[in-house]
Amino acid sequence: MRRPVRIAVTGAAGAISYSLLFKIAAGEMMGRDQPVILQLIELPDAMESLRGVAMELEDCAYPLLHTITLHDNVEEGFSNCHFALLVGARPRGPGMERSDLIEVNAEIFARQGKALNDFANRDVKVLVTGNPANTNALIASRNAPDLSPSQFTCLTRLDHNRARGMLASQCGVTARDIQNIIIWGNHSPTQYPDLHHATVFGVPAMGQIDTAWYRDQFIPRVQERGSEIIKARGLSSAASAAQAIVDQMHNWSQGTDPGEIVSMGILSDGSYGIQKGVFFSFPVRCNYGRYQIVHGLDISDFSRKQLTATELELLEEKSVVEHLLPKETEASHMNLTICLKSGVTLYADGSGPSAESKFMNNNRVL
Ligand code: NAX
Repeated sequence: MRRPVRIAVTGAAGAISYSLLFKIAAGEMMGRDQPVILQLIELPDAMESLRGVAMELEDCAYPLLHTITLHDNVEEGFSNCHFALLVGARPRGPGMERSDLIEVNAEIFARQGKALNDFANRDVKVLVTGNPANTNALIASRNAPDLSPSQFTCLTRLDHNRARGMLASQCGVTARDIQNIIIWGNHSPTQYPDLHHATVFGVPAMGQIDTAWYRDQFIPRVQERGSEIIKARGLSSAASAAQAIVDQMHNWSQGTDPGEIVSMGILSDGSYGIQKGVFFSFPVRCNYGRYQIVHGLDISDFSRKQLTATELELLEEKSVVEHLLPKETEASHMNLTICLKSGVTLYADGSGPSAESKFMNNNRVL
C-alpha cells in the first residue's frame, strides 16, 4: 500500500460534497491504489451535519479511506494537505448584487489563500469550485505569496463535460467518441464553448453539425446549463459538479490521455492574447502532475469576439476586488517566469538537444 495523500475539502457538508467525498473515498479521483485522508472543513454551524456525513463515509467501509478529520477552521483543516478542494462559498442572497457576492467571497478566499500558504504541503494542488470560481481562485492565489500561482486552478471542467455530453447527444454518439472540446474564459454565461478543434470519431466536429445550431443553440445552452438545471430540479448541479471536480483533479495529478485536450481555469500567462493576471479557462494537457496550455490553435474572428467578451468580464470582476489583492504578489501573477526544462537528458559536456528545441521551453509549470 502507498502512503495516503491528504485531501482537504471546504463546504464538506454541502450538496456537491455529498457526492464528491464518496467518489474520492472510492478511489475515483486519486486512483484505485491510493489511500486518502479526508480533512473536512465546514462553518461552525454546520459541524453537526458534517459529523453525519463522516458517519456515512465510515459506514461505507472504503478500503482506501485511511482517516477522516473534521475542522471548523481552514488553518487547521489545510494542515499539510496535498490537495485542497475549495467548494464552500457564500451563496447569493436576496437583493445581493453580483459585485456584493464577489466581495463577500473575496474575504473568505483571501483567508483560505493565506491558510494554504501557511499550513498546506509546499506542493499543494488547489481547485476552486465555489463561485465566482475564477475570481475566487485569483484572490486565493494572490494571498499565497510562498506558493506558485500555477498551483491554483478553478473548475471549468463541468462546462467542458456539459459541452461534450450535449454534442454527443446531437451527433448520436457517446461522450467517449468526442475529443478536444474547449471551454474558454469565465465559469459564467460569458464562457465560450469552442467546437472548432473538437472531433467526433476523430473527424472534425464542425463538418458534422450545422453552424446555425452551434451558434444559436449549442453555445447558449452550455452557457446557461446551470440555470436550466436549477429550473428543472429546483436545486443546483451537484452530482455533475462532483464528477467534474474528480475529472479535473484526476487529469491534473494523473495526466491526460495522449493527444487529449481538457479545459482548466488557470492563471493567464498571456497565451492567445488574453491579458495576464486573471484566471481564464484554457485548453490544456497534463502530465507528470503539471498542466500546459495547448498552443498554436487557430482562432477565428467569431472565436476571438467570444474570447474578448469573457476576458472583459473577468477583468471587470478583478477590478471589483482589486483593493483586496496584495501588491506583493502582483509581479509573480503578471509574469510567470518559471521555465520548464524536463523530459530531456542534458549532458555535462553540453552535447544533447539544442537549447532552441521548441519542446524544451515553456513557461507553465508547477
Ligand atoms: P451548498 O450550499 O449545498 O454547500 C456549500 C457548503 O459550504 C455549506 O455547507 C456551507 O456551510 C459551506 N461553507 C460556506 N462558506 C464556507 C467557508 N468559508 N468555509 C467552509 N465551508 C463553507 O452548495 P453546493 O451546491 O455544494 O455548491 C458549492 C459552490 O459551488 C457554490 O458556490 C456554487 O455556486 C458552486 N458551483 C460551482 C460550479 C463550477 O463549475 N465552478 C458548478 C457547481 C456549483 O454551482
